[in-house]
Amino acid sequence: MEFEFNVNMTCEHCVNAVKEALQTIDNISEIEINLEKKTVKGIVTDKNTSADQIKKIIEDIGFDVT
Ligand SMILES: [Cu+2]
Repeated sequence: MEFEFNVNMTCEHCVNAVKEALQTIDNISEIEINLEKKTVKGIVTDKNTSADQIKKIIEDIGFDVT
């Protein structure tokens, strides 16, 4: 499953925080974070992981995810 969200990141610290949070997810790859466009993309091959779960992981560290 491919996911793409808009996340209100403002600096490299935000990018790293989001990246670290995403890396805790099993079977995630191709994480691509663009600070200028405020986009977060990736691929999760684990069928039990939903886009909503990924969204929540990012929200839980304090970001708005749309
Ligand atoms: Cu920041």
